[in-house]
Amino acid sequence: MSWTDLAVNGRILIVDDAMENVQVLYQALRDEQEVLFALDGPTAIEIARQQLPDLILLDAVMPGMDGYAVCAALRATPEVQDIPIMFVTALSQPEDETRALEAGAVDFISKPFNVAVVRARVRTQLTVKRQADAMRELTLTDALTGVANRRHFNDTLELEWRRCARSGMPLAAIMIDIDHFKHYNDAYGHQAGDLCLQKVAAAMKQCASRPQDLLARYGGEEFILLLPQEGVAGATAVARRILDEVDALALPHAASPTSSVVSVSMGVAAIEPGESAGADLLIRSADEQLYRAKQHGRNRYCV
Ligand code: GH3
Ligand code: MG
Ligand code: MG
Ligand code: MG
Repeated sequence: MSWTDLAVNGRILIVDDAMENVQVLYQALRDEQEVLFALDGPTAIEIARQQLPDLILLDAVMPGMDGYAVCAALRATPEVQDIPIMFVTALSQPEDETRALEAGAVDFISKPFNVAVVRARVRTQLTVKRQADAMRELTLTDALTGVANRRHFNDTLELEWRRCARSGMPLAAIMIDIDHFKHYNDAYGHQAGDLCLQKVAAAMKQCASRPQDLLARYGGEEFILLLPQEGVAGATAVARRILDEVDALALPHAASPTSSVVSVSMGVAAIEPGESAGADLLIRSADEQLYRAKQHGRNRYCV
């Protein structure tokens, strides 16, 4: 048995204006894949955005919006632009295939097709997609704590800044720094320090559970929490929860001049994104408040 015989399970969206064509592909794939379908381009784009399939099998000739137009529209839509598209079509000329590949398709299958070949090509694309997803995840994640890394944070900050500017909603951030962490390392060792970072990160992550909230490791023992569409009051409530959750971990810190358990200091800031300032103002404000929290005795937040 070779690797191509292994089932690679994924979610497939079949797009074809003829129901009988959808059925043939459905029969070919249903035992290995979760299969969705759409009978026209606009519906296909809507389903793709909502269901985020791993692969789209796309007919070329359809009334209204044809496959090439669907392909172009998907490629221009951020949340779905990385979903691989495979044309499955009665068209068979080299220029049809070239046009599809140039539009961003990863493969092109002419009808009539061989079912085993379609299945194999689908598996190949799903494997490639899975590898690409894993690679992407690695580039966005902090290896020690599993939360977002600074690169991911910066990208998201710019995105949310623009989104909040468009919608007139505020954007909040909490800068978080573990208190006397150098003493912690000195007292308990670097490995225990690593473990502490993991536990504190996990506890903080629980405090901001909306899908748009993003906790990132900003540097060493410093974290930042981005709270889109949240004002000062909401962000302050989250900071209070973080203070409680970290305290509830009850990680002994006998070397700390502040508290007998591991604690954090936080700076809370919220802003309404606009023309006059950039996203760095939000970070600078949160950083200033963090500095104040440290000055005022640690194990607290300042707003
Ligand atoms: P403060 O309360 O003022 O924040 O004091 P602090 O000791 O926490 O601050 P300082 O910036 O002096 O020290 C941060 C320490 O965090 C020093 C560094 O060794 C430690 N640290 C940074 N990254 C890691 C890491 O990945 N693992 C471990 N174990 N320690 C780390
Ligand atoms: Mg058709
Ligand atoms: Mg610190
Ligand atoms: Mg620090």
